[in-house]
Amino acid sequence: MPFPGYSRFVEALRRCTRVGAVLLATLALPAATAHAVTEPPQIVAPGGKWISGDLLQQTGLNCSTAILGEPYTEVMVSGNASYGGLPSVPKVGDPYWTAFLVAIPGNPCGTGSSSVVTTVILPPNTQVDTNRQVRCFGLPRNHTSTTEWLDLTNESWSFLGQSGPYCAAQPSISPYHQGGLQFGFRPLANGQFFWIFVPVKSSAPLIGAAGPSPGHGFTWLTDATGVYANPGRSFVWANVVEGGLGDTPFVYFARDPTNIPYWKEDAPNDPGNGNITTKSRVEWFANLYSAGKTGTFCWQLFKGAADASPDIDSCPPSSFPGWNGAVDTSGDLWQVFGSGGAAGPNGGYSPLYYDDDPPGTHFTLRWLFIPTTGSPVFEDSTFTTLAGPDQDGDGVPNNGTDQCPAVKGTLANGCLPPVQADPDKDGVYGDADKCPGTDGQGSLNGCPGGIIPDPPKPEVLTGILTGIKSGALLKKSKLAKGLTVKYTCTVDSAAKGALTITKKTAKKLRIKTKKKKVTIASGKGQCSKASGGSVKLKLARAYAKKVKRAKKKFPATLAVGLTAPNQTPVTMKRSVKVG
Ligand SMILES: [Ca+2]
Ligand SMILES: [Ca+2]
Ligand SMILES: [Ca+2]
Ligand SMILES: [Ca+2]
Repeated sequence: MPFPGYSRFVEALRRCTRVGAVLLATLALPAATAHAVTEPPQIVAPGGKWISGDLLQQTGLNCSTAILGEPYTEVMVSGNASYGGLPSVPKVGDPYWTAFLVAIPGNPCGTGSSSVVTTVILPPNTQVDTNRQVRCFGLPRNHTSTTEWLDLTNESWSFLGQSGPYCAAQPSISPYHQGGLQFGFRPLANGQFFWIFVPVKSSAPLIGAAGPSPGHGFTWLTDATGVYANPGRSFVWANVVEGGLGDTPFVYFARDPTNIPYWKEDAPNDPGNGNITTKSRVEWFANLYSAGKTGTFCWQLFKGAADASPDIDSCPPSSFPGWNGAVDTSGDLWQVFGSGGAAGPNGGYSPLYYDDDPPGTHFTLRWLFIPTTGSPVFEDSTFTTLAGPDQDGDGVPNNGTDQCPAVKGTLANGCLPPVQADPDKDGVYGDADKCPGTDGQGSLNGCPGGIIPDPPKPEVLTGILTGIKSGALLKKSKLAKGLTVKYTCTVDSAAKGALTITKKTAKKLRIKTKKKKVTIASGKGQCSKASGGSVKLKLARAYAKKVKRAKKKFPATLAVGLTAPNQTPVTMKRSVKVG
């Protein structure tokens, strides 16, 4: 059973203007580190609210150890998609934003930076708003909580003889992802942050999780060097309501799962409750479109499935310590965040601990909006508490499931992927490296400049007769002893030479035949690619006398055929005269 938390677990519902700090905490900084400067979301859209999706993580080889010590895998690139920037839920036709925050928590191999290509796949009926500028911001690698974000909108990077804009003014069609709009690429080093904001508009409503799978939302993708596999993907469900007609409130979520179990290792036992552990927690996220109505936003928790009697009820006439669910007309977008002792590691609302007896218990969480006038609306979500301690914070419990209980893993078994080899150390792995023996210097395909060299062309058998020109006279006397015919070739091959005459010519020579052609001389030889070859054409015994007796020159065809394994045979021909 859950127990209500301490009374210091206070405050939950507020209209958030600090999502930037939440995102930072999500990505790399300790959760307690509040960023003391203005965050880019508030620079781009002061007073705007943002809804963020799930976290992408791409793993790669820690580079310092790849050279100096025992190599290990680490999270190299992380990213988080979001949308919003308005004080309210976006309406059809409203100018709003989708944003993508990228961080490099790892030490990339190769150039020391990851080249990160950023691509967005927009939801249906949604376009880039060309009336507004794409904006980009960055934090340098050794930033602190007081380091101001740099406006990179019009800045260029220059690295290893290459350069380009940080912020693509216009998208290009992604060569990597169908339906993707690519917004440039740039090298990012360990500790750097990069945040891109793309102006968008929707010409029809978006219905988030209720849309066709995977739902209406923004997909942001990273293709990077320094990681084992591409792409990284972060998705946020998006809701855009019909302007003027959107008068029905609804509760919605931005990501799946919207409730995240975690283990708060530093939480004390509860002396007021048999000294049981209070470490098992779950943080919740939810959003409300209030449609401008006043009312109460609240939650009910059920062990197992929802039924008529919540196990814990924050809704009137009940209440819950610290929960303030009053919704007024000051806005139509209400987001649930935690603060103080009720804040989860990702900024979610975490008002309870779960007594770990039994662990792995299933709950249903109902978010309910009770408007002052009209019918209540609700949306259910579920979660299962951790089945054991999770000190490494990867969400995989130490009940035998986490195979790497001291490593914050990215795989279902709680481990990081095994170390992968990168012989040329350019941070491009496996089949993705089209030049596996050459440092690609930051290119995604592992080849310098991204140019894949032409593979050596397979050799095709061809040959040329040398020394005997078309129409040449071949002496009968030489043919009697053996006439040398020379040639060259492109592949080592076997040669067969033949001198043929037509039936008509044969008749003149008084050679009787029913065939169309008669071979009067032949020979065998070889051809070497390096030095060519020759055959000796010698008159066939059966026709030698008749050829010798011929008083006039007569026409003939000289042919040398070449054959070699796995090659199409070729024949070199000359029209000649014999006399
Ligand atoms: Ca774990
Ligand atoms: Ca683990
Ligand atoms: Ca490589
Ligand atoms: Ca390479």
